[in-house]
Amino acid sequence: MNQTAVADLAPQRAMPAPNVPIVNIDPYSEEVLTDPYGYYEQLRDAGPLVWLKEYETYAVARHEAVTRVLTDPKTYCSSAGVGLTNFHTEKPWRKPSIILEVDPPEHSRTRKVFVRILSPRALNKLRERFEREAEAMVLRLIEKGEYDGVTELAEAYPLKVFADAVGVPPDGRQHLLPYGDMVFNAFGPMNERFKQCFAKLGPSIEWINMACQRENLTKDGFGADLYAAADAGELTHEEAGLLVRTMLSAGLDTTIYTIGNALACFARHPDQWKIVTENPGLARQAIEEVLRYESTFHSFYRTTTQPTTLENVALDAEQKILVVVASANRDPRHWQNADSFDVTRKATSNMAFGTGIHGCAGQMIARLEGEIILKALATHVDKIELLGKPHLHFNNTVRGYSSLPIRVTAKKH
Ligand code: OVM
Repeated sequence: MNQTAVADLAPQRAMPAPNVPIVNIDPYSEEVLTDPYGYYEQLRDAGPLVWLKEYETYAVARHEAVTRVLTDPKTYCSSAGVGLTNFHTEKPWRKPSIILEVDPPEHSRTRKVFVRILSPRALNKLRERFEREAEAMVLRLIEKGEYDGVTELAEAYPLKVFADAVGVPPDGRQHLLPYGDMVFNAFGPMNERFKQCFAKLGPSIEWINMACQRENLTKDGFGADLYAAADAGELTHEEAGLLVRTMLSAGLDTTIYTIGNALACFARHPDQWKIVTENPGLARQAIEEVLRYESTFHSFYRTTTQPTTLENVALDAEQKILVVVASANRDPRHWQNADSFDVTRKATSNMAFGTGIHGCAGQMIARLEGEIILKALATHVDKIELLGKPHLHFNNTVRGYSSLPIRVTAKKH
């Protein structure tokens, strides 16, 4: 073998374009994940497009550049994976998602079915049940007074109402949590956090695979709807199972951490809580501000399909770009008083659900759960206080708490 051939076999090191600012921040370190907002500011201020030295990848952290990347799926694709792993060169930890990790035209077919099943019309039928559960749960917790806001409310509510809505068995639902943790860690680097999570995963994968099968789903849930779409010829039956897997992957950790983040935000901002308690109708707008201020989903990737120019930087094909949606949501170029938590703000252009053709397909049910829980709390609870230090849960893609010791005090009627 001659010298050139050996050089060709050597692993290629990705190189930044010559005119791109280089940033030496590890966005997955505990330091950054503990309080990311100063780091996001550094990323935004370094330039509209930067190079992350640690991971040899580009990153966008301003609202405008994030929008640009997410609204051009032809150039910035999802089929190479939306994590740091490039599916063209590295093996994904599980069979790729047929809605998240694909491009049009494949994406369009699965997305269409998924969106119809989660349509406002379908969700309207769930509202009453969701409200009844929220009311009962909140009243029980007021009775209790002091509790863990994560396990007893933020986890308990979606594990009941969302998992019921999909139609999975009641026994074993705790498996959804380590599984979801893995799904979201896997969008980041294969760091210790990823490895430890993977090592603990065994029985949870089995449970999820079981729960995605038609015979284990109720006859009236989203899962049954997906299999009905397969009967109608819109999907194969295997695809229906994979889309149930998508619901179980994407639908729990996200809403769970959002409810926890809402509790933490309001415990820390009693003036904002007062505004919502005086007008529980603000719950929907308030959950939007929670999503802007403490975005549950902090970041993911796109991959260039061809050489292109972004923010005056020439990019090669096959380049990963970290899209920091949580930073876009704090960008002072887009938001007034970006760092203040203000429930009177209209936060609807936030990027917490992404945007474009891959914008969160479950965002309406996520908002519904958040709104209903906040409204039940705002109707009955006067004060939310932290009793101790909340514990953050570290994950490569989502942000939230593993425990939130709180006390709630009932309103005097
Ligand atoms: C999926 C999936 C998993 C996690 C998140 C997500 C944000 C989708 O399995 O399709 O969307």
